[in-house]
Amino acid sequence: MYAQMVKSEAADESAEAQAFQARIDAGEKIEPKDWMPAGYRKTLIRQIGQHAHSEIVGQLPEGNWITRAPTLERKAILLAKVQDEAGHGLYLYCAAETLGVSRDELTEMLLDGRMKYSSIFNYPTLTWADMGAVGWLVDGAAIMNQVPLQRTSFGPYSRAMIRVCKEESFHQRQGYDIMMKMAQGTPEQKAMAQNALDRFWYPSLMMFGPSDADSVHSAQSMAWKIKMNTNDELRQKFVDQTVPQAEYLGLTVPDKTLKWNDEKGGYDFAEPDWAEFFEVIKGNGPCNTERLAARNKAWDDGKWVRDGLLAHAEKRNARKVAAE
Ligand code: BYC
Repeated sequence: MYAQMVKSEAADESAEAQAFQARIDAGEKIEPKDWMPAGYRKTLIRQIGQHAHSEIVGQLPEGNWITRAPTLERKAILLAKVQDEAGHGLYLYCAAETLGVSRDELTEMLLDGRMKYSSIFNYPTLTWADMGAVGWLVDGAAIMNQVPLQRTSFGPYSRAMIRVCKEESFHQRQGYDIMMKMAQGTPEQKAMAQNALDRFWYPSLMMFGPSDADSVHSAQSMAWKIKMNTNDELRQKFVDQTVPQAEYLGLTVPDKTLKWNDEKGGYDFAEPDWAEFFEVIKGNGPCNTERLAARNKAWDDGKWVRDGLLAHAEKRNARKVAAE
């Protein structure tokens, strides 16, 4: 069992819970000071917290390439993108804080492995073409997931998603632009682009979460409009959108079974290796140890700043009390 909450936790038949559900069904936004079922709060903290952690950990595979970007322009663009991810993490931590959990608590849960972050960031970025694949596929998958979340029922989360989505579409375009350059470049560059697509295709499909049959949270989260679509629905939309983009690049999606299905109006495609996915989210992916070590080091290195700010706040407070 890889999930942190069992379905029964959500079962709350009280009059308050029924009135709450009626508000959700009527499309009202829930705000931080409104009454909410404990399970709704817990699910949001889990999802928004994991989302925030993903943005922060997600800086690592790209940050790794800032010094090696091929031109000054590419360097400036990548730097701006990575900074955007830090901003996304901050909006999301703020949204989670309105639910009564502090950013420090969330960070500690990430660092000691109690909270997850997206599986995708446990794969290495080996070549410059990977920056293209990450922007195109990873940010592309993120947008597919996050556009519907602009309509999610919790006000602070939905408002954070509006700005995040605007920035993500810039990220996706910069990734596709790198892929275009590589795919139209020398045979070696085109091969590099194909290799990046080969390695990032299935991990990108995994970003949407396990298949609906194995998704423990989807039913309740969709009833609460914390999630607007199932994992499989979004994965299908992503494949349908991305395959023509790969064709335009002259690259081949690494799936021999991929075939347009007229009846369903979408592609039939091979599922990712779910055993690999569950290993990665258990902590056994190619880069889990490295990613968590980097975040732990950043937390330890920042201790003097946190201590200094705390001491300053305490001094100011003591002065204020003495003056009263
Ligand atoms: N990775 O019942 P399910 C970005 C876990 S950042 C790891 O379907 P749920 C970017 C799931 O947490 C993008 N774990 O869960 C940043 C649960 O375990 P727990 C991040 C995963 O929550 C920088 C268990 O599997 N986006 O794009 O209903 C640079 C069962 O799954 C994953 C978000 O976070 C995964 N991929 O649905 C570039 C979006 N999938 O928690 C780009 C917000 C599932 O019970 N989150 N698990 O222990 C969501 O929409 C949903 O949480 C998910 C999963 C669709 C991801």
